[in-house]
Amino acid sequence: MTTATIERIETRLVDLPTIRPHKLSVATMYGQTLMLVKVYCSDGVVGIGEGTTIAGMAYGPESPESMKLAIDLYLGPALIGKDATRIQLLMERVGKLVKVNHFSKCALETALLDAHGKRLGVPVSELLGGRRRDRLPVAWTLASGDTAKDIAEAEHMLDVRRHKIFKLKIGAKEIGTDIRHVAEIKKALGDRAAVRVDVNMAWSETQAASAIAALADAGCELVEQPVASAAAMARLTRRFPVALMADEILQGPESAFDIAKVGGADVFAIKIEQSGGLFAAQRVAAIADAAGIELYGGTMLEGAVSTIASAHLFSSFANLQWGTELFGPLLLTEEILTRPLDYSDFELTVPTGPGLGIELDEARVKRFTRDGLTKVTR
Ligand code: MUC
Ligand code: MG
Repeated sequence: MTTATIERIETRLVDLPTIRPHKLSVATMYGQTLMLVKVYCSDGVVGIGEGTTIAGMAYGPESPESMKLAIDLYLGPALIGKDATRIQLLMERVGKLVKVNHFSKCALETALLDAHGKRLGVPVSELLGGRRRDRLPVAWTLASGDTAKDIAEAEHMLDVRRHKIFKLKIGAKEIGTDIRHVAEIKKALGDRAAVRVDVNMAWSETQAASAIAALADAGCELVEQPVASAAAMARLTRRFPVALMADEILQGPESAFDIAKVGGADVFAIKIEQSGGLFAAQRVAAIADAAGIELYGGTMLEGAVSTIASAHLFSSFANLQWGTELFGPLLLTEEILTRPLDYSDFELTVPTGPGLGIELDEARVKRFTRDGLTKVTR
């Protein structure tokens, strides 16, 4: 067995603009911050990982800045000098030293998997049990805040054969306005595209009950996280034929088990960061499969590194009934890889090279790297 120890861990914050404002019920994003981590090993191999969240701390308990600090001060030092090839043991070790911090742990685990894949000459998907598919369907989120602009954006995506599944961000406006927005978009696109919505927990149960019925009438096929409570999700799931998907309430294997027990969702949006890493996300998928819950490959609007880490994992899932939304890099104005990812014919190609199978364009990354912790406005 190859041996290598962890010599150095480096983190940085990379601020990248988005191609347009991205409006969610919790915040409007004008840019995305990637927390990139590099793990340097004694055999000369360097692994890369990424931690990304949405709108600072508006979406979840971690921010890019908190991830950097957690790795610099706690998770990283605990790994120095340790055997880099024992990834599950390393993650167990940091799990005992640091509570929760799922996103930070996922970034580190990604870097360790990338390094080990490079070391062994195999893609990360093979370290996760082996891929079942080389291409993944990718949905696009329409979230400009304007119905006509969203329709034009969707038409463009159909024309260039990039996306034919659209997720609409709703919940910030009055319910009637949101329903009209969804109905107009579905009417314009017809059978050429699937329309889904993500409410990001904005509704109460009674609001959700009337809205979901209207959304189903408008031709919406899936409603993501309409309310915050798993119990309310369970009651709503039984009332409507339209599929309900859990996102924010899914915070790793324990929560997956709790939601499955109460029948709190038809579909799980699995996210590697929210789950606490790729191995934890694998356990979430196993719970879903055992409970008859369908799967969707979710995103935290991640950059290329975490998007491809997710792609390797999702490519290995036995079931992926609802496809993925791994479009994060396409929402950013800047390319940070030496070779851009292949999005074509409505799908993303999972790279076949060793590790994650991608390479950072170091000059581009450096150009957008933040100096210290405080964000600078360009
Ligand atoms: C979420 O809530 O699912 C995923 C796509 C998108 O536009 O926002 C994210 C987060
Ligand atoms: Mg969501």
